[in-house]
Amino acid sequence: MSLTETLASHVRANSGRPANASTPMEVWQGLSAAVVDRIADNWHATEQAYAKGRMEHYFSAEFLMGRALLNNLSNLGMVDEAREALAAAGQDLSVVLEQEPDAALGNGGLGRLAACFLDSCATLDLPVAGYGILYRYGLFKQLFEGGFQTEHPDPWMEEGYPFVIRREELQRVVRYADLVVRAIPYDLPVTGYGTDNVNTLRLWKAEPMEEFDYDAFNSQRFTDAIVDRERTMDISRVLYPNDTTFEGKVLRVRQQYFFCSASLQSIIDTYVAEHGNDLTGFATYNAIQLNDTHPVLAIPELMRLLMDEHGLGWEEAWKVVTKTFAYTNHTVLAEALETWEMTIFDRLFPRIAEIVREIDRRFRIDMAERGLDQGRIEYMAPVSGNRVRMAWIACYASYSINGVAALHTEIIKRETLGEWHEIWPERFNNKTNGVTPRRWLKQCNPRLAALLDEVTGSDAWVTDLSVLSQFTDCADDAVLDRLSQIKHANKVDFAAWVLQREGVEIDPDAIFDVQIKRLHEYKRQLLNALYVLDLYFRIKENPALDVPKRVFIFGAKAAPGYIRAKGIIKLINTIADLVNGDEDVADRIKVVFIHNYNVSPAEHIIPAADVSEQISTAGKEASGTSNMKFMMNGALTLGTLDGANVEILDAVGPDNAYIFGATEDELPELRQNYDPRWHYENVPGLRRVLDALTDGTLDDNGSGWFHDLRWSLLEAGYEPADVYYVLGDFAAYREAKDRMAADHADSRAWARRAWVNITKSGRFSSDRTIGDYAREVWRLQATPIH
Ligand code: 26W
Repeated sequence: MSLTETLASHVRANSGRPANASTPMEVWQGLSAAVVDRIADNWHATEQAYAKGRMEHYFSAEFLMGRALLNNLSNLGMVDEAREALAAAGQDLSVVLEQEPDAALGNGGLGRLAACFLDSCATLDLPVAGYGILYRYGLFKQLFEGGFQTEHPDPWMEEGYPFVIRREELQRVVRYADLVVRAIPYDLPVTGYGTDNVNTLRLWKAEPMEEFDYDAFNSQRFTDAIVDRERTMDISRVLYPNDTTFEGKVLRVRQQYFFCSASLQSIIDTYVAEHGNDLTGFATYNAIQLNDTHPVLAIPELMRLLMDEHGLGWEEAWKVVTKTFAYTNHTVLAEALETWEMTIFDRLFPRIAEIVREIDRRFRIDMAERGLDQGRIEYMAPVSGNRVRMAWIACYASYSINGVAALHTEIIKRETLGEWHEIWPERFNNKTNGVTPRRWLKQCNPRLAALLDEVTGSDAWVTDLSVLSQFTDCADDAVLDRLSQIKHANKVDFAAWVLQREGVEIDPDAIFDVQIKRLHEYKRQLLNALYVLDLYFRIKENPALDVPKRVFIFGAKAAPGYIRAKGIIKLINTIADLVNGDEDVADRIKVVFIHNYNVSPAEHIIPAADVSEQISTAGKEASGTSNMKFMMNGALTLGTLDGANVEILDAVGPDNAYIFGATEDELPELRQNYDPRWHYENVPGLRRVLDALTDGTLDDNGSGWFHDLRWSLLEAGYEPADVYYVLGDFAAYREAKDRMAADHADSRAWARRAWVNITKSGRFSSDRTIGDYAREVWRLQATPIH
């Protein structure tokens, strides 16, 4: 059946009206249902095929999927067909696509990485499934009120979401000491580009065992019945909005156990159906990747299931477990390390607590036999000081431990997980992150995609981005001019989007300088803000100053409890008011803070960017992934030697990136004698900028937050001031950024550097990353269904 026919009937079924009389939202629902209709048979066939062989299961508390419809249409080669089918019903595809809410079931880098990985696994026909939680509320929606961030609920699927299928019949029971709940799987189809395989993302929702506790109800304990019901629904109600800071809330550990237990039960059932009741061969057919420590409870839970439900002894079970799990570390920040009070485990799941204690007991014996001294054993023990350390359990039980960029892997081997590396060096490996070129190039930047098709003579780059490197040197002036025109056209589109969304007018001829990522001190949005303020003062002081036109674009959410991060948001918004409202500078610099930054806004912003800000304190950003998306879209990196920036620099060469600042190996010594006050007093312009925070130039509406920011850089008190070396790197940053802006004037030379970035981005495709995981960690074969 043609899409025109199925579309019409799906829309009618959904709206009770013909398509031409339906709202764009109803049409989105209908078209999405038509897509599911189209893939249903292949989805089922894929599931059947994978169940027979070895599979990898990607456990993650976060999947930052963004929108699904365009992604699926594009993967299935249905975009033109859909546009025509809609046109026949008097509907516009781009309007319909904009109806879709983002599935923001993640905070930032770690969640979006999981989503890119799923796309690559499906595209490569790899038998991989994702497992997580169907949060009713995704990451909060961000608004600005008087320049302050406010948080609002994001009930993203309340109006219905055709891409998720409730599998009533596959529900499992998850038991806590004080609560027994049903886990209902909701499956999302994950299409790949140009393949019939359809993989699965399984998200679990918590529901009460009975719709209602009638005993409690009948015995007049009506409120008890309601309370238990709500406690159950709480489990999958909301995504914790913390990125990198650990929050020791009991509900969070309940969530973690919930999806780990349900997922393992489902994997075991499939194993039993195919291979029988003897679970000793489990690891031959299954590998589980732990996306950071959030799913580490799967380790003791698999022990429990193997021993208590499937009759294995401890040794047998431990053998299976240690051949099953692989662990990825995503951060070296100490505040991100998850540790739970043992008493929480005792209260929520005593059997798991018992197993964790036994892992700890055997670990201590094991280490003593290896000759480790008591101090070191205590430091590495799974349980110590009455706390369970999730990263240590992961390291002890996993056959593979990896970092997410070369530098990051070296740091975890040397420091974060150094003790583990000394004992088990062979477990450690690097898997530099990647991003999917489907969403982050083909779909979000169709103009550039068309140019790449033309220059390379095919669309092979879409599934093998490395082919682009053959074309680095063959860009003649005509191609470079086309590239400049494409960037300009993208900037015109983006300017219209910004005007409509933020009410700020920006000039597409200006340099678009972009920093988009979660707000964190280590990412140093504050350094960027200080530069803007300094530039503003420089122009005020010398109106004749010859500076290229610039737009500084920010997008960032702060964790609701992270007051200093919220102070930085308020500061940037206040600088924006000052700069944008001052006629002396308004024709040369503008500042825009895109509110509610998310996957979909990123798809508008990145293709329009000239400059990619990647300015974290060296050693702190594990990898970064927006750096890769910018590169693919022809923005040049302005960055420190941190995370994957190191490898980007290596790929493009020093002439095609702007690198500045203290390096990771220099910082320990620099910090020894670091005096931020010296920089305040001696770096020209710094005093003026920092004083502006508190002398009345900038108004924080009495919150005291700007005073706190200045204080954190200069005094800090209980800890050394300016731990992220903002003032130490300021002069080098200003020099690099000024030079970069001046270089932009030579548009041919700039376009050539952009072209080098695009064509050298192959190794940052998540297809490369996933190929490496599949070969080196998962030992998986591609399993195409046709
Ligand atoms: C317990 C709270 C919490 C929540 C999330 C702790 C830690 C996290 C994540 C590990 C934070 C995160 O998203 N890390 C980012 O992971 C990306 C994908 O590997 C990297 O590119 C980023 O550099 C890293 O910050």
